[in-house]
Amino acid sequence: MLMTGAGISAESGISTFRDPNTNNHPLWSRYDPMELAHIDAFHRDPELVTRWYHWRFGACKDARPNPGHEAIARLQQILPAMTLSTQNVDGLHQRAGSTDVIELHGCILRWKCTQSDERTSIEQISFDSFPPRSPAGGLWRPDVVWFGEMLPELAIERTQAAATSCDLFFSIGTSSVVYPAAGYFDLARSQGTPTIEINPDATPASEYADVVIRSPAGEALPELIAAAFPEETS
Ligand code: BJW
Repeated sequence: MLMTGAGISAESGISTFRDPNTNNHPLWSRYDPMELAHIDAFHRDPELVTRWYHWRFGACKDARPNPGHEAIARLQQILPAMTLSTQNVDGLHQRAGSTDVIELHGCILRWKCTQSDERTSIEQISFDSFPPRSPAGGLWRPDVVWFGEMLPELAIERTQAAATSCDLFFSIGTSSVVYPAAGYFDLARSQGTPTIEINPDATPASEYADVVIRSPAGEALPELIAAAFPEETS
């Protein structure tokens, strides 16, 4: 199985959460993404948080999948039973052609009403004011999982099942510090499953991974897949 994080989209120009100097938009450079991605921040300042997510949606919309996303989509065609679980909310795996993507932390393209829980595409929302108001008398917020919120039950169940039963676990472009996502690497290891980390920088998972590839995912993944499946990728 594959577990991806913000690093897989870094080469598409989308800021990661914990790399310094990546949130370099003049409006947002003074905010810590980790503080904005919290349910308390939304309750405290819904205008600020919805403006930030609206801006991030724009960045995701303008971005294009990179060779890392594309290599994963190709791998899914070669190995259809492989599970892809992502912490990303940007939809780039799907735009690269991946199917059945487990979105552990939701999706920024979909927003939900705080009053009725109704979900809608962001394209249907009028952002005349922030926070945007919903017809049910609530607020529209992104349908993502913030700190202090539960992850979708089905996404947890499916990821947990895959981590328990997979033959090989890839950790790609994640700092491996946010739980429960970070725990699936340990779960796979506890079953004796080999693990591979792809990340230019060290993480808490690095010292336990069987193989560490210190390269950007957009370089490492196409090479790895071409080497493993020369006939399917030539
Ligand atoms: C490259 C690269 C390139 C760069 N190629 N790589 C157990 C222990 C301790 C704490 C907890 C625990 N269980 C739960 C917690 C609390 C908390 C938590 O984990 N806290 C820790 C930070 C301490 N977890 C939660 O609150 C979760 N909910 C929960 O557990 O509910 C249960 C519960 C709730 C309430 C009461 C009781 C029980 C929810 C977590 C939600 C996380 N949400 C966010 C925002 C999503 C929306 C959005 O996108 O805005 O998810 S936060 C943010 O972090 C986002 C990411 O998905 C997530 C992970 O970040 P990621 O993807 O790893 O990115 P970075 O930036 O950290 O790392 C990028 C990496 O890429 C780096 O390593 C680079 O080197 C690398 N890289 N370029 C490859 N080219």
